[in-house]
Amino acid sequence: MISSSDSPILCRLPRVSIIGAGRVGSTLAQRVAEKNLADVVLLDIVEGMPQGLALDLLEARGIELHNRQIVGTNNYADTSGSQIVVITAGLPRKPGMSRDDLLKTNAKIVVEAAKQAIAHSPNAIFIVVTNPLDVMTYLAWQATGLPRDRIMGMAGVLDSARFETFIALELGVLPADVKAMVLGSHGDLMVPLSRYATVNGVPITELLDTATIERLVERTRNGGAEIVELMQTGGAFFAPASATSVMVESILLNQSRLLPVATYLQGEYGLEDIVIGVPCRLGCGGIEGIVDLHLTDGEREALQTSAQSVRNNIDRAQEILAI
Ligand code: TXD
Repeated sequence: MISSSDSPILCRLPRVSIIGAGRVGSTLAQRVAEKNLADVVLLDIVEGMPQGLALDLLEARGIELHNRQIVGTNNYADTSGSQIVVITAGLPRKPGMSRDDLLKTNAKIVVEAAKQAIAHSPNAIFIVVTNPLDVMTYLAWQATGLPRDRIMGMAGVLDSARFETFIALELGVLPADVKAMVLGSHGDLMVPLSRYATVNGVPITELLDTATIERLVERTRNGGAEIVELMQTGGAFFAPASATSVMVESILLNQSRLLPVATYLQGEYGLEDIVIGVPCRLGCGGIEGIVDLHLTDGEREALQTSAQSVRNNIDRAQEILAI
């Protein structure tokens, strides 16, 4: 028999709340719990579904050897006091759809989710995952009124991982040895920085010819659609969940990793009042610094084109929300 103390010590473990318990959300819950990073609250609009997923994940704890709490709920009160809130709620793409086609439906869902979540976790750091990513992050930033260091979007880590994967496959090297950065919006206008990509420090421009690099860049730009076309029933979720968990980890463990993150720019890269992916240092305070890289004229122009398309969609979303 284990006796309990009269004055229990209050152990407050970090809590990560995930709004939207679909494929990305539930896989992220699994990654966060199995990496032992935090207790997890999974919230969805569908009744019973997050509760069932949470129970399923709890039943794996003994096998996976972790002891994190996982709660499924339809009630924002259960997300109270979260250190991190991740928003994955919304619809995914169907074959033939662009990320921007999701604008109308997801704008309303994300704004509502962000408002509800901030009301219960005023000190949380927010990570938006829902597409179209840069626009949804901007809307969530507006809806919460958070300072820009505490709200960001996940896309660049995923796009970079895709680019790294294609480089590793082409060269037949270990994926972990390949490092690359993809900036810009999460869409066809993303900006993969080929000249910064290396295999253990060796620039890929020394290892691959220009035409091959261009082919890998194109495949990266089309990385999400390639999976949607193959699956026909929704989009990628394993790599997106891994990419988000890396951001959660860098924040909770104060790792200060330099990652491409969608953030609100105030003059960096010559861009104002826009959310777009650039290299950020992620630590316990959220975005602890933005690196303003020196870009070539071509890269800067590509980033500006990317930002312009986000701007157009922010304007469209704001018209929709005003209706
Ligand atoms: O790089 C990236 N940022 C992305 C983004 C990579 C992959 C997926 N990306 C986007 O994330 C995708 O285009 C979607 O917009 C979201 C979620 O994708 P997922 O594949 O997880 O979609 P699902 O499986 O359909 O899950 C969405 C869940 C589903 O369970 C709904 O019931 C729920 O969202 N949902 C809501 N939850 C709470 N509140 C509201 N209002 C709500 N509406 C839907």
